[in-house]
Amino acid sequence: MDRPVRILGVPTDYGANRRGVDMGPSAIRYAGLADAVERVCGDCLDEGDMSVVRAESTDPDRAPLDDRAKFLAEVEDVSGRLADDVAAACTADALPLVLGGDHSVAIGTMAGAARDADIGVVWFDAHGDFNTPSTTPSGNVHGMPLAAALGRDEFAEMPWAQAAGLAPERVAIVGLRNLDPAEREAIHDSPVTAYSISDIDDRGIVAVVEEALSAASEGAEGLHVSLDLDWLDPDEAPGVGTPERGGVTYREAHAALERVAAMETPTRSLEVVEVNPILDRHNRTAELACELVASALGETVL
Ligand SMILES: [Mn+2]
Repeated sequence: MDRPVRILGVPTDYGANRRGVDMGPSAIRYAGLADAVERVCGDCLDEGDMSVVRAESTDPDRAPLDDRAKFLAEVEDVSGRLADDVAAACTADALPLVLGGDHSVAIGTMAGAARDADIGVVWFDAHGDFNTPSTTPSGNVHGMPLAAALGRDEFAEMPWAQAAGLAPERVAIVGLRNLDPAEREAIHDSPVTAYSISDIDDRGIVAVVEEALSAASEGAEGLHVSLDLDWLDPDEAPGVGTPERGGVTYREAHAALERVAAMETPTRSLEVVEVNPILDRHNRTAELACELVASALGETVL
């Protein structure tokens, strides 16, 4: 990694259905993030956590859209400020490393990363995160960030939620294993590239990730790389809000992120999300997040 890294913590759980993920940035730092980053990149600046109002002090029922997209006004506020911070890091030729928080933080990361460049997106996740207020079964915005960035359905009227110029052809989702029915249909009907965990079973992690990276990089100046820790099997990553059996293994995850680091198209922004220390075992999931960040930044065994 030849650019400085700027760590931006976003202690939010507005997009999630369970509390605890707002403590993710603390848990990841405690697990040794700065050391992990400095092993690969000499220049690492931790900008601290942005201020986020506690969910308990807000009223979930105040806007008409809220049952279809809970805490949307709070998500908009967090996303706008995060987008500014991410864009500022990119302008300074640094790599913003965003610590969630739930996956709704990706709305702000992508909006910021796309402000002055054409980006592609690689999404490592058990879930599609492709719901909209029209299709969501839960109303939780952490199931919607990709749809938001692409301006689907209601998000077409919300410029703040969109990643400017992001074409669905440059979005690749890797390792899906649980989709809501309408979300699955939307992914089928969209030009996004999507690989399920079965594709990884059939073809191996390296072949799938290389294909995903090449789809996302086509015509892109940089990549946004989003890692939801629920992508991994819960045996490896128990501390996540929505664990799903049968995820990728420890080695598969490292192999995938090593491929990201080896890409010619640079990583423009990186985020690790959904670490929930309340549900974790001895901070194992946060430690894993640190290791995987190091791989994504170019750490190799030999
Ligand atoms: Mn996710």
